[in-house]
Amino acid sequence: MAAAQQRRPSASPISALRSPGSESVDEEIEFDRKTLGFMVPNLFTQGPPVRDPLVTATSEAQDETTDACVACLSGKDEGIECNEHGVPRLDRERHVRFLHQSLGKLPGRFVAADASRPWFLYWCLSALAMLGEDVTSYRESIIATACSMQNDSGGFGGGGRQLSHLATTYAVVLSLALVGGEEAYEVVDRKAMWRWLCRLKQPDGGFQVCLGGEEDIRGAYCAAVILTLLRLPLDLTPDSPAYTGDSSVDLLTGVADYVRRCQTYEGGISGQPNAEAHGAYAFCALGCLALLGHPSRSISSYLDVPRLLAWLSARQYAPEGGFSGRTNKLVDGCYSHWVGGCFPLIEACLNGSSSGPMASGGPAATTAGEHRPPPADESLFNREGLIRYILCCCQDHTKRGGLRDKPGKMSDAYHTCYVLSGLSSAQHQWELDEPYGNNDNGDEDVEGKEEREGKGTDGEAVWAVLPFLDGPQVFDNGDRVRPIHPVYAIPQPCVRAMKEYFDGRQGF
Ligand code: FPP
Ligand code: K
Ligand code: ZN
Repeated sequence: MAAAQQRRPSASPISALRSPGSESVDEEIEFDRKTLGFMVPNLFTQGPPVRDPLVTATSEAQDETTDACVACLSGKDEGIECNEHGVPRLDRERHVRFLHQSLGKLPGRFVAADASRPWFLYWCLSALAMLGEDVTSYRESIIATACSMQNDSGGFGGGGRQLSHLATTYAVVLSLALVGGEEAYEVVDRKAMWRWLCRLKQPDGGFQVCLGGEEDIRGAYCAAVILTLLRLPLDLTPDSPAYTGDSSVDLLTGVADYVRRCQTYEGGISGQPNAEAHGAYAFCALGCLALLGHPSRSISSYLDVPRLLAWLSARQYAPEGGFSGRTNKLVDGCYSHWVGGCFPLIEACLNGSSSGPMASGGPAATTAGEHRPPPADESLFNREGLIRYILCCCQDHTKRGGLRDKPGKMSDAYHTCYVLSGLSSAQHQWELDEPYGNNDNGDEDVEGKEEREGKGTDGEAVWAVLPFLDGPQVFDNGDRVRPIHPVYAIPQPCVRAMKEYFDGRQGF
């Protein structure tokens, strides 16, 4: 790093460190309690107790972010009303208006040639659903838009006459599931979709994101979501690059092993083998594995869970409370989903692992087995911190509404969706029942064998959700958002309805 290296000046409030529990701090809290009627725990108002004295562009950006967040977290912002925990309400009405307006700004049938248009639809619809809004009024326009984006050769592009891409296809399929109904489901040409997926499938197990495009873990996650939601067959067509003529090799062969190769020396997950670990890819990895088998086995068989968990935990910062996407980077509200959304999946893995491969020694468990973490009956991340970051730092309280990356940034549909999704993860607790027909006794040697509960399904894993009620609740009850499925990131009834619709299909 070429940035000027000098002794750190104690200029910013955060670098002017006070030791927790010192007299001046106690006095200040007493003052807050009397004048404001609440106190915010030191954890969210003071700088970290240990600091590296080296000043770099990175450390300066970190200090600026910490200061901006502490200003919001202290609950002393003028004009913003806080509850007895120093936390503002979720500005539901403004966020809902922001989302409806964002969708309304699009021309009548949303057919403009913007390559991220399908994403935009998904972010707005999903965020509205989490805020408790009925999105079925968008059904007609979503159907028309989706039709204009579908290619005869399978999949959906970002707009009319654009190349099909797994990310835009994922977003369109989820949008159709969100608005629901037979007419929406029937938009998808499933046979063409299956053929297209076969052409994207690579011999090493992964998927290209578009024909001739890059192969990465987004592709694996999006393909697994599309295959399972649409109940597509797994057989490979002869023109698939992965076709061998051996009928036991199919669309999901080698996917879990591809995911395993993306775990890095840091413990996190990179987009492709041998690249930098990033939170967005950790979610893709866990989501993908959770669809290949029961998470208590599929995740712990292919990933070193203790090292992943250590990396995920290091993404949560104090005093900010939010998550960063990678080592030495800043907190950002969207990682409330990409990183925060990993915890329900890890918890499902750990809670079901007493007789699973972690105990019996899966490929990644040789060292992991000796340091097996306890069952996750306590939170694996600081829920209060994340909720404080979201409600104090990520809301645009102006007329504009919407949620954002961090203080000083503009709200947008992407951050509104993923910040709310993280809020939902922090406010709920997920439990996973054993899949239907499971008779795994845990003694089986799973090395080299993929965890598959049945052809192309997630084993009908039954996710049950409850409001999370342990520990201090710093938000008002009315500010609990609706849960979304921990893997598909849309409400659970939307997942069920789409799968059920395609279940009864003979062929296409
Ligand atoms: C870095 O951005 C971001 C990445 C390397 C990955 C981004 C990928 C996703 C958000 C989603 C992928 C998932 C699917 C399902 C398509 P940055 O350098 O601007 O941010 P940073 O400083 O926080 O790392
Ligand atoms: K970012
Ligand atoms: Zn972001």
